[in-house]
Amino acid sequence: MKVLHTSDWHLGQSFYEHDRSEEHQLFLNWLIDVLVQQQIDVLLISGDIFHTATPPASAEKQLYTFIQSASFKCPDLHIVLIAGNHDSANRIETAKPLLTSFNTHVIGRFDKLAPEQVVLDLMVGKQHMHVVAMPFLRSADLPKPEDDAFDYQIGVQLAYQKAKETIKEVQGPIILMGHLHAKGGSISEDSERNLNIGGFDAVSATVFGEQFDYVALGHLHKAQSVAKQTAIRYSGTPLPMSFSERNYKHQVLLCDFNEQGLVDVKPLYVPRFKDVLYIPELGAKRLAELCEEIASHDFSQFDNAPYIRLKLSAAETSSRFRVEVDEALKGKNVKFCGIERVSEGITTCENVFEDLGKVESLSPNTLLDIAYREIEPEQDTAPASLHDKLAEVIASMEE
Ligand SMILES: [Mn+2]
Repeated sequence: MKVLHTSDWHLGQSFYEHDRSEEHQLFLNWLIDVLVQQQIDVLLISGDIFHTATPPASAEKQLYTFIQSASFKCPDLHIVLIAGNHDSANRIETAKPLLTSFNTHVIGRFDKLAPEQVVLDLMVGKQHMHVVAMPFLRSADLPKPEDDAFDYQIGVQLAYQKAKETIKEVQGPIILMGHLHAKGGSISEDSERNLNIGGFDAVSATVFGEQFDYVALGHLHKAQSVAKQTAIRYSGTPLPMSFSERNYKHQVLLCDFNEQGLVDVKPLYVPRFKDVLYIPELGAKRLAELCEEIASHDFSQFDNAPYIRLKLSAAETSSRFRVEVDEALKGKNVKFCGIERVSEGITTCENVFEDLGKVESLSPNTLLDIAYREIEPEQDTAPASLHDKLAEVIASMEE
């Protein structure tokens, strides 16, 4: 049984104000080819289908057209789609009654009083496959334990447990879906339990329990396995979401199952439909050299106008830089994404995260300074009060 795992399409998103619908369409066309060529049985989309809770009508049309043509070309394909934190749980479910006739299962919300609603028993040929299609969980959606020891992680664990308990007879592999932030590495339950990242709680991989063959996650934008487990994966987003991802290979995951469970997982790399370029690629330039480099660049090699972002030396004092840059860009086949002022020799968020080895070598205080410079480019270091707060947080975590 072949399963394709993807997530975080963010249909309707624009990139530095440039409409991305064309790129999204090229991705969806590519995906349909993959579904056909690889003879995929089940497509899992792990949330953040849309970029906002009220996506443009064109983005909704894009999704429904995709579902229609995917099921036309692959008549036996099942599609399972869960809501992420960017999606509206209600809105995404509006087409649910209609989509069931296309073998497409949409789950917008987890109802703690009806946990069986997120559990699907799919027939792949003569084989069963159980899918626990758990959407993004808001605190109010979570079941509460008998005692008072409640937090987000315990609620999420209970939700998966209750959903799995509704599978009366296990007749094939069990796949869990989720849209959440799962922490990797070895887990120290007590100190990490209440860690809050990106606005809601990060949870440990223990929330999934022990009974599963694969966990198809969405929310983190880079593909990765969780807690060093091959069977718990983020597929990541199919399109670059920032300039820091320009050299990163976006992917979908191809998972192979037999009756016993997972046999193999491998990435299929998504082509880059639109290039993402920094000018200059390394460091920064003064205005005159920067304009020269733009002028000498041959953008006609690209089928699609690339996104470009310029790096101007912070030492440049000319106030005419915007006018001159506009002049240099005139007639060029590019999507302009702004100018970054770069202090040479100083580490920025953009260049530090290029290399995770480099991040690990820096102290939390240095990272705070780097992050602060993103907000206050005039300041080299964050104020002492922030450093004191950080020390407090680290101390309490160590406790
Ligand atoms: Mn998300």
